[in-house]
Amino acid sequence: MIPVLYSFRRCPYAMRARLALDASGQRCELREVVLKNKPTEMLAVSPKATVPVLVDTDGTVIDESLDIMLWSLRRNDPEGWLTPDVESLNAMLELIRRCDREFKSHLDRYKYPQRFAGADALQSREEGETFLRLLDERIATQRYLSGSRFALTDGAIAPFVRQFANVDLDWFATQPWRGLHEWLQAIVNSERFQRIMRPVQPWVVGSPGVLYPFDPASL
Ligand SMILES: N[C@@H](CCC(=O)N[C@@H](CS)C(=O)NCC(=O)O)C(=O)O
Repeated sequence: MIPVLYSFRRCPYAMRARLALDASGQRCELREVVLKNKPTEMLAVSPKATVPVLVDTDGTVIDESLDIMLWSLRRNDPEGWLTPDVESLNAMLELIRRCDREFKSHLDRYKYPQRFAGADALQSREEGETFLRLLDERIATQRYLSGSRFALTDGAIAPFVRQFANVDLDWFATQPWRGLHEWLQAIVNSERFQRIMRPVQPWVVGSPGVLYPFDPASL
């Protein structure tokens, strides 16, 4: 038996979990979820009904994306995502918290202003820029967010920066964040990112999911 991962390809939280699982080589059965029709199996173990959800072989349920990253990397971390050369784990978690709390809220209001009463897309974009400038300043003096190597922060934050950039790519390209542009391009164009974004058919109850991480040769 292997752990089960309920995932949704385009969800940035699920992307960060898939990135960490790919880096750790932790095998699981991926079940692609349709958000409008979530499987009852998933809702039974995680009533809060968000993806990603990982169900370990002993039945332990991990339904926060960052916890899935930590779980897989604590089992196997061949690239040292948890031990970057500059930053401590606690400092990395603090930056990720800023992403998940402030930046994500600005991103949602920028991307979907109609979903939030009184939201102003351009004001939210401006508010989101504060976090992006902070990231750009970090990358100006080192290649990745927490040092010279790709680390937990890069995997956890890049899917959200990508989403922010994709709202208006032309505008994003004209912003003076050279380091950030290069960082994002390198990650999005990487073989690993291409691999974790491989399309998967929605899971059908009773059938086996897809073996994950995907085989690099199958791309
Ligand atoms: N804090 C959660 C948030 C996960 C989350 O909000 N995922 C979204 C998709 S990107 C979701 O499942 N939303 C429920 C829905 O759309 O029905 C985590 O880090 O895993």
